[in-house]
Amino acid sequence: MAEKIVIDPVSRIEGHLKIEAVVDGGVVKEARSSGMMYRGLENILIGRDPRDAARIMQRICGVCPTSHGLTAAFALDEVYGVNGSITDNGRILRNLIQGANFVQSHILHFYQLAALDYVDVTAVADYSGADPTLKKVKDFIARGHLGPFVPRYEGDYRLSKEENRAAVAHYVEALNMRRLAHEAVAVFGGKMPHNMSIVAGGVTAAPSVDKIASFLWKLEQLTDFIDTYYLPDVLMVAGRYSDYFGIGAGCRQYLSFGVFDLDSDPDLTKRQRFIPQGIVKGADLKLRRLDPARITEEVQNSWFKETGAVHPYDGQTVPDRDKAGAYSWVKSPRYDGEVLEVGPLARMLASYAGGDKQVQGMVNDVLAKFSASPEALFSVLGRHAARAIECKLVAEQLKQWVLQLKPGEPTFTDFPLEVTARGMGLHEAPRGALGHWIVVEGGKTKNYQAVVPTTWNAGPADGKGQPGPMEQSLLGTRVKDNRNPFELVRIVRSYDPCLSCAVHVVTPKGEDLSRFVVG
Ligand code: NFE
Ligand code: MG
Repeated sequence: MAEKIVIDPVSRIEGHLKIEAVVDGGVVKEARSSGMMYRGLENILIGRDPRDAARIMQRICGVCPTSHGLTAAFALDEVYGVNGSITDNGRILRNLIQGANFVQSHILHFYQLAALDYVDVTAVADYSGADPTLKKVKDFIARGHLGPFVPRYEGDYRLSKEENRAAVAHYVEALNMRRLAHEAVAVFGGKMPHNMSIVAGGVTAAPSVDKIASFLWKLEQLTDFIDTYYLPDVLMVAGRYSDYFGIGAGCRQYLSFGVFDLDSDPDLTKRQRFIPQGIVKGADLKLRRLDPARITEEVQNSWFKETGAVHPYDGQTVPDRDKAGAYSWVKSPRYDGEVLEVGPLARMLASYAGGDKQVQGMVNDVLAKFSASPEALFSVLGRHAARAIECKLVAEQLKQWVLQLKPGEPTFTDFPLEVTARGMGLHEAPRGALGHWIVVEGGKTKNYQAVVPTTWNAGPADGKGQPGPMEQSLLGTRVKDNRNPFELVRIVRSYDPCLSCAVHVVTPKGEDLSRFVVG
């Protein structure tokens, strides 16, 4: 008999996500992903100085503010006509700020958000050794405060006691590493979160030998952690849970806007980027060119006033909480009407398909270790492996880029403010493709739309009835126990969803959307 499983909220992610799955005969037959939190910022920008976008849009999220600040800056570069004249220092500083945030975010995702789906923290409860970290965690558990570690999914923990304990120690060390990565962002960003130095035209931070040395030293420690703990831990989990190479595939079509500029071509679709732009469809592993004009958002099943499928320049953000049939505050982005997954897996597939020998080597090594074909990448473990590979790749690259800074040379290109123009920022946040589109008239913002990674991944079904990527990943999944649906949360968390980012709208007048009685 069919039964509906409701997971609300999904914990250990950012923001408020509800998952509903209809399970029949032990298999998911229907799946719905709902963003349940209403917030955000697009409308706040209307009428303001466009430069405010690089500050205000960072407030969409405290996890990936660098991405929103930078993506706004890319859109503003075009608005102010400086998109072809970002200095080398400006370009490299932007890459360093963004790259250090990628490293922080990926470590956060694996250890703090996803690992406890696979690692049993209670293996520390009877620890009698001398490791001070494990003793602290043991005392914490003894107080009955499992808060950060719940929910736990009894019945499918597969690591040995020693492996579990080691992974818990690494979980704690990962907190230190994240602080270090935040500090690396702050070296050139000024502070973290919500850094101040990313602006239209470049970056305000001036590189100095001291700052270069400080950044490099932090990255040395981070790459050491990635090599010694992060990559081995991901491989260990993959070894014990290798069936998850066959679970959670989803739409098998991938989008990358590209990230880490290697030149300042004014056209973002022609700019050389360390991780390239493009679309990969399924296992043919061909990189197809992107035409941003084909991007649309629709709101058929979202609590917004109906617009049809519109390009972000024409997008609107008008809430309609009573809309019949709608089930999410997240919109449904589409490319040429098609559903695309975004994120580290999409990026590593773009690099692989684009002929990046280093990425091909790292991905092939992982596949060879598990005697797996590239199809296995389209999975829960494929997403975790891609994120870890990317973390290593980016952290190593940052150590090279920081040495290319030229102290004393300009970081910023000035521009006139009284413009009427449009601007598009195409970029990658840690969780995937991020686009900002701005329309400016007479030096003031007329419209602003952000299409965010988790909007692509966790969006609802569209007008053609095509479910979003995360919904497609859940469909067909075998659930062993409807009371304990760990398979479903493992799938959801492999996307690293952030609903704070995905739902980033607010009513301009701040009126009540609904009232709740708590009794
Ligand atoms: Ni709130 Fe964000 C990232 C952006 S994601 S974390 O990465 O943009 O949906
Ligand atoms: Mg939006």
